[in-house]
Amino acid sequence: MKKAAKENSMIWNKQAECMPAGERRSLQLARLKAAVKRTCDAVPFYRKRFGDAKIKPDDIKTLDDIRRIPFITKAELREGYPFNMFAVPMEKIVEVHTSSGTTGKPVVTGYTRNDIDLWSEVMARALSMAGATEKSIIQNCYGYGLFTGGLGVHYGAHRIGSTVVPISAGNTKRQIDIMLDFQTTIIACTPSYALYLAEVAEEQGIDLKKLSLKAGCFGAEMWTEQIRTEIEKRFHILALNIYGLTEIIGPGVAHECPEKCGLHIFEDHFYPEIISPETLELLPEGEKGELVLSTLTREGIPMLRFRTRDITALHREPCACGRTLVRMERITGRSDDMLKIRGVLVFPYQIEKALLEMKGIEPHYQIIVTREHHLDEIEVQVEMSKKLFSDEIRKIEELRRKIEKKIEEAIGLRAKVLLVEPKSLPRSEGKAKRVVDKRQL
Ligand code: DLL
Repeated sequence: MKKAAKENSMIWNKQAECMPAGERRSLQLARLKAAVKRTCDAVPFYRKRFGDAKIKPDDIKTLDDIRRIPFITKAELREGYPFNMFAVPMEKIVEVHTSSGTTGKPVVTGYTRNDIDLWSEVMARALSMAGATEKSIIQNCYGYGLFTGGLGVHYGAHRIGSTVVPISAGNTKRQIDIMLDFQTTIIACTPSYALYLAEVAEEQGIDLKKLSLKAGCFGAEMWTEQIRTEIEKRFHILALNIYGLTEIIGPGVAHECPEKCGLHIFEDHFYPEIISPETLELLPEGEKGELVLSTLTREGIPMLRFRTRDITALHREPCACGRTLVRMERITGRSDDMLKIRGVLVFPYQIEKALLEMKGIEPHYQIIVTREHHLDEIEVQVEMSKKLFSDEIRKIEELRRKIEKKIEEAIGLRAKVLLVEPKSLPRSEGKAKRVVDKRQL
């Protein structure tokens, strides 16, 4: 890995990111009180919510009092489609985006000028962690449009003064040409697309070591340490994790610093809690559960206790980078994406982790769940490496059985493993579709 990426990494806003914890809590409380008041005054939904829960904005006297506020879910936000959850008149909204990949109406998020300013700030902090400076050339392969990925990275790059290449998603061959010709130093895309890019570049005979790439900000979907190692090895870069969601702001809620020990949440703007998805009780630091986020400064569509459904844990010990911002573990599942197979809860993440510990296969797989004669079946299709594909059938069969065993150890259920030809599974330019659930539940 090129050392420069880590060395370049600087703290964009030292005052905010390295603030003593106590001072930050005072800031959060002042901002929370103002946010609650503003939101209840402006949004009938919240006013009614507070009324039903028999609380008033003035009852929020400490940060712990946030627990008295009822949660809000994506389904409830959808009911407000398109603009009912906005807290300012439309003439103050300068941009809208929508959530991706769901059936039914999407969630619409609206930004005031100050919200765009906030988004630029948190994204500048994020990109700086990956070493972005005025000198960087950032190839932004996240989709531009209603998806927040493209414009989020764009605004952050502008704030820093880097050169942004707004290439958006798709046209993989051109992405590689541009990367070579423009001497791109930072790439931003989903981790699955990064692997696909590497594959196409290798096919074209391009030596990835010759690229000027130093780092990448990968997110918008779940990925594992093994995928990180794979991306870092193929591109010879520092691969960092970026997290965010439309309902809160888009990308820029949290980002990893080069220490790679969790994603720093920009908690002076986004207040995190971890709850048990079953009991909805707050969980202690370090315990895994569902992330709940509240916006402290957003104007267009403030969010109080939004249930993200993302599973993670928070850690507060100091980070070697000097930031005092809380760190969240990489997301390892979603409380609504958990597959219940023959009564057993399975996270796709567990299967990915088991798979990628094996040699002879590529990091491209799909999990297919079916129900035949009232019995759930899991089939995991995994691509073989080119080398294995040309091997004897006996060797292939041996590996197939090994993988089945490994998955069984990981999830406690038998899954059928099918080793498929290299490059035969669908590739994605955005979020990869890893699970196909064919059961009609
Ligand atoms: O995916 C925003 C984004 C764009 C994040 C670009 C990072 C980079 P949505 O389309 O609303 O927004 O999807 C949000 O994606 O609740 C998570 O389930 C998942 N997700 C986002 N980042 C990560 C990540 C954008 N780093 C949903 N790891 C979230 C795992 C992620 N899952």
